[in-house]
Formats: sequence, C-alpha cells, structure tokens
Amino acid sequence: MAGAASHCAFLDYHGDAGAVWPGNTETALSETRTDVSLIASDNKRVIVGLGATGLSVARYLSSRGLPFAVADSREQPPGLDDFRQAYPDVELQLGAFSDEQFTGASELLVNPGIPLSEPAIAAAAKAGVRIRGDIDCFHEAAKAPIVAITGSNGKSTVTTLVGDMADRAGLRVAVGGNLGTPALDLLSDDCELYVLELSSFQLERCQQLGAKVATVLNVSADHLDHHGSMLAYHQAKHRIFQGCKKVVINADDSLTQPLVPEDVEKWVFSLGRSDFRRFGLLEQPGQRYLALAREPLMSADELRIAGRHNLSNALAALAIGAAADL
Ligand code: UMA
Repeated sequence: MAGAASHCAFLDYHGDAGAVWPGNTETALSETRTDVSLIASDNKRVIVGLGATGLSVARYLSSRGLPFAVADSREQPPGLDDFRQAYPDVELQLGAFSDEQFTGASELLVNPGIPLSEPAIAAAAKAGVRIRGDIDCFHEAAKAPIVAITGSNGKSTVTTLVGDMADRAGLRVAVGGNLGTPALDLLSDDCELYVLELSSFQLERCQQLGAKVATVLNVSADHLDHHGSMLAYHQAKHRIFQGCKKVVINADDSLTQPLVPEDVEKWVFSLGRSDFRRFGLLEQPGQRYLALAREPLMSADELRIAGRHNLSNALAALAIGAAADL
C-alpha cells in the first residue's frame, strides 16, 4: 500500500513511512542541510509528473509497499482521475513546482516529459536529492534480460520487429517503454525477455540499465529544446550502454559508436556489405539480400516495410536478434 501523508517531524526517520512535504521545514532544512542528505531515508520519494509514467511508478511503488507522494505542475494532469481513484490517501500537490517542495525529499522519480533543468528539480539535485526515472525502477525489478533500443529514427519499428522475432522464437516477451506501455507496467515474473524502446528523455535520468543488448540506431538533431545541445542529446542517448553485455552498432553512423570495454560483444549493421558479425547487404546478379557475412538471409524484395530506411531497420533488428540469441 502506498503510504498516506505523514505528519511526523520532518527529520524523524523513525516515524511512520508516510510521504512528507517539507513545506513547513525551511528552518530545519537550512540549518541541517547535511543531515538531510545523510538521513536520506526511504520515506520521502516524490513522483514528479503524473501521466502514464507517473501512474506506472505509483503502481510499482505501491506494489512494493513503498510510500510516495506525487507532484504535478498542471492543475489537471493526465491520469488525475485514475490516480485519485486508486490512491485516495496519497499526497498529491498540483500547481507550479517550488524549490521547497523537493529539497527535503530523499528521491525524485521524474517523468520523462519534464526536463531536469526545471529549476525546482535542479535545486533538489544540487541539494543532494537523488534524481531517477522509471527506467531505474524497472532495472532494479526486472528479472529477465533487457534489450534496450534507442535512436533518433526508427526505434519504434525496430523495437516492434525485435519483439515479433522474440515472440516467433517462442519466448514470453514484453515490449514497451517509450513505445506504448510504460516499462514498469510490463513487469511480470514469467517474462523471459523485455524489449524496450527508450527515449533520450528516459535515458538522461537513468542511472543504471544493465541491458543484455543495447543499441543507439542513429543520431540526428532532435529534442534539442529539451537537451540544450547536440552533445547533451548524444550523451543522453549513450547512457543506454551503462552496464550492457552486448552492443549493436550502426556502421553507417559514427555517432552510434559506444565507448564500452573491449570485451563487450559487438554486432554491427550497415547498408553496406555484410561481413563477420555484420548484417548488411549482399548483391547477387539481379538480386539483393539482407545477409550476415556471406550468407544471404532474405531477399530485400521480400521485406514488407518499404524504403531504404526500413532496410536499415530490418538489418538492425537482425543484428539485435543475433546479439540477443534469438
Ligand atoms: N508535467 C509537469 N510539468 C511539466 C511538464 C509535464 O508536471 O513541466 C507533467 C504533466 O502534467 C503530465 C506528466 O508530467 O502529468 C507528463 O505527461 P506526458 O504525457 O508528457 O508523459 P507520459 O504520459 O508519462 O508519457 C511518457 C512519454 N512522454 C514523453 O516522454 C514526453 C511517452 O512518450 C511514453 O510513451 C510514455 O511515457 C510511456 O513510457 C511519448 C513521446 O512523445 C510517446 N516520447 C518522445 C518521442 O518519442 O519523441 C520522447
């Protein structure tokens, strides 16, 4: 059960585990800033931003008996009715964020739709509050391997293809993330493989992932209003490689090259020639094949998704499938 709002003293971590708003504790905060981060107890998690992700995080924390509160800067955020119905006793603060609201929390779980540069969140981070996202919760709970896919273009197509391939391979697979179902709502004890599409927004606040296979399909300028610069966007995307076991690289886009240790297994895809551990194109008289090394796998004409970009998407899915042992 989610904890209801607590009225115990702000620094009393032996009190009940209810969510606490530090609204009346400015004096205590300013006098004991160090103590606040030292006692970073488990009882002051705040979900920032409702929407589909916030609701999934609420369900996740609630299912584990972890107390939380919710803040959303809109008066009528998406998911409000569902939230109120499911968690009538959980503290919910609607309206503009303030620094005081967050600096006393132990952890903020921030919706991907909210930039981390939001002043109240930035102030909390500066004050030592842990900032995470739904994908961190997913990582700590998921028992099955994760295939993690990001990129500026094609990530939904490739995620869907890999999900279908895993399904055809007979695995109990769950597909979602930025695509459709929020990652936390996919969690299930009998799942054998998770295939996640992840956005740069989700990745920039993700502290751990540990995917079995991770890939950045391609990188071109996107969401720069959110990230502030191409460098920050690129860095966010590459957080997908944190702790991964195998990587899939697009040889046609140098911005996808990960900085990972030598011993991390690497698979490659390219619209150029196929090679060892490289899915590519094999030209034969009158025919072009998607291929691995010298082995033709299927005729490019048989592909039901049209366009050169989809040839690349299909090759990416094949490389990910091979890396994932499908
Ligand atoms: N909010 C605030 N303050 C703000 C901004 C937002 O409080 O300044 C609140 C909103 O009131 C709302 C919540 O935060 O309650 C954000 O809602 P949302 O609808 O933006 O987010 P979710 O419903 O949680 O959807 C998110 C993803 N949205 C974004 O990243 C913007 C969805 O991706 C994703 O499918 C979903 O989680 C499940 O994982 C959508 C998307 O557009 C499809 N993604 C971008 C893309 O693909 O390019 C990244």
